[in-house]
Amino acid sequence: MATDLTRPSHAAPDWTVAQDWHSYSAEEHTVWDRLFARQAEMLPARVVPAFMEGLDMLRMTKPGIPDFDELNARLSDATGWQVVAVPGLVPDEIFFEHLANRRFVAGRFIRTPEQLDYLQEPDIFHDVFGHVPLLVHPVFADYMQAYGEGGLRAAKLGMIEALARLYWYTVEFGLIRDGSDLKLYGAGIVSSYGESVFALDDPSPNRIGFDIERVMRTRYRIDDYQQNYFVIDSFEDLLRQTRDTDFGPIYERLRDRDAIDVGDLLPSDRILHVGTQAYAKAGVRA
Ligand code: HBI
Ligand code: FE
Repeated sequence: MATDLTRPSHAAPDWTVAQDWHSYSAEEHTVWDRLFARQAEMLPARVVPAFMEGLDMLRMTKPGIPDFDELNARLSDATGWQVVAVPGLVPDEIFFEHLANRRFVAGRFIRTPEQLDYLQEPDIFHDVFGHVPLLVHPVFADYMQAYGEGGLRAAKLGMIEALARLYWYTVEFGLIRDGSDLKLYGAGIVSSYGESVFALDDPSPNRIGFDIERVMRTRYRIDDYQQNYFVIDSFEDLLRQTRDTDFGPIYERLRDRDAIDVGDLLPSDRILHVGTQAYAKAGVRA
């Protein structure tokens, strides 16, 4: 969660800044093109089809860092969403307020060539390539707004950590069924070459059917590939489990129950794949 942050003087009260697209250097555009080419080559067989449709619809195949004005002309026509530039991580309530108003906040900076494979804070490639294409999908667009509204309510109830976990295991690192296959949709995965392979192919992580209460109890790690991936049946089902749910009783139960450690499995889990590291943890040979 993002809490103790200081608003930079050049940012507006809602933490937005100008993207100032003309100030990007040729080197910065080249970093975007290298990251884009690597993902565009390997994702079509792995990512939910709606993601590729969004990339295409937003003309993101155009070389260079996208200009938010051009992006927003198409995005707002599609689902009323727009991308706004921010300096980097913003406080939780600012984040939720933007999402609740169909504004996706994107860091305007891009990683350096040395950081190609990993950086701690979301940059414009993570935010725009990872998160924005699915905002073209009407149901996912509704989910993201419902998430923002839920976050504002949760903030008043001291339940931001539960919402952060829901965001982490869906919007950032979610998997989705596509017929008998599993496909990627989480932005943290699709913007990472290594994790786009790991999340589907590697035997070590658990892959568990999505259950909102289980997810809200589950800890996550921010510094490595995930040890748990949660699988939704569809964006419609994800929206139904969030927008149409009274969270009061869930929050009451969450207050009384311990968090679930990363990598732990529960007897109640709908298990699609038991990760090899789970065996190691339970002392059972794979
Ligand atoms: N700020 N720019 C930005 N991007 C995020 O993804 C983000 C954030 N602030 C808070 C946050 N995510 C998470 O703590 C949410 O779960 C609240
Ligand atoms: Fe993100």
